Amino acid sequence: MGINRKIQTLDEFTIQQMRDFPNATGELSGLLRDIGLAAKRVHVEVNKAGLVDILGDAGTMNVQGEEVKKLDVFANNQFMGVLQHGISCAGIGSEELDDIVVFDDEISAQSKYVCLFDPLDGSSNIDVNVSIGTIFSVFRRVSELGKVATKEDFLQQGINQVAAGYIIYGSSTMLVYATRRGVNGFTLDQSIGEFTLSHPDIKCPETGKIYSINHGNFFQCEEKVQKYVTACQNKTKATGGPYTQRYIGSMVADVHRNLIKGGIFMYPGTLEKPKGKLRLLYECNPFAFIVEVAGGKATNGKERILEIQPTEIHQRTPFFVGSKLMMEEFEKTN
Ligand code: P6P
Repeated sequence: MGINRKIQTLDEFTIQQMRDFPNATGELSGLLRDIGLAAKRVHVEVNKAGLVDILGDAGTMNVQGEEVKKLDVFANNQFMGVLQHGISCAGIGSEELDDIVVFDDEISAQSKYVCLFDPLDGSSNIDVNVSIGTIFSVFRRVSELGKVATKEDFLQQGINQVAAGYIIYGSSTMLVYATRRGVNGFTLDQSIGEFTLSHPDIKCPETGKIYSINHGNFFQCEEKVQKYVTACQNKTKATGGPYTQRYIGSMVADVHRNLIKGGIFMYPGTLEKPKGKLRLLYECNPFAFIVEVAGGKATNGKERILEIQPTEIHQRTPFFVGSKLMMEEFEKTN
């Protein structure tokens, strides 16, 4: 007899979560639904990138001074569009936008959330068909509802995030998001065009055997990092190893793998980039929130990522994230 397992879609799941909070307005469910819609549109384009002239650079440079690929632009417009025309978001910050964009229509001004995005992280991998992703972070506004959102709504400590998540466009397309209640993963079922619950209540294994770092930067890293990486390389069966080094240069793919299997991901500060490469607001904060809710840890090498007080939208930070015991072993390295 077949297994009569009710498949729960993302919309059904978020509505169920809302029902558990009688005074919930449904705005967060609506916002996640909007993000899911934009993710499906980006999925379609990412999956045909090799077939149509959407590869290659859009010929412009983003605020980071990096060449912008056409898919970056498309993804940014999709997420900004659904949120601007939705009823749950008062404004966004994005890797692709120099500054925040506040939505000044009457409905959006009443919305109680703002979002920050990396619309297509790892886009340098688009042309070689490596998994890429979207990362998002959701805050409740601190500014007065009814008026347009302000910069302070976006420059909050990561501990204030209401939700955070990512979409990974890989062998399958998955949407993973966390609220304080837990981390849940949804896989896009193309037969019905819906994200369906496939990874309920994700927990980050307390330890693991995977360490992720760009070894090309090894001699540019501080001694603590070099010592920890060397210790990882020297692990044996007797000391909890041997470890495997896995790093594909696409943060969403690397951190997703380590979240599921256990491991540590590191993008330290280097001589060339003392603040590291990754951005606090729309790369490190969301993943720090997700991994902490799942039982792991995330720091900048000295302090908890979620307690850093941001000062600017595109600021960078060294980033260490992963299994609790591996992070504690790194913290104890000196
Ligand atoms: P590197 C991709 O460009 C990205 O922002 C992250 O997705 C990834 O983890 C990192 O940069 C890779 O950087 O310097 O190792 O190539």
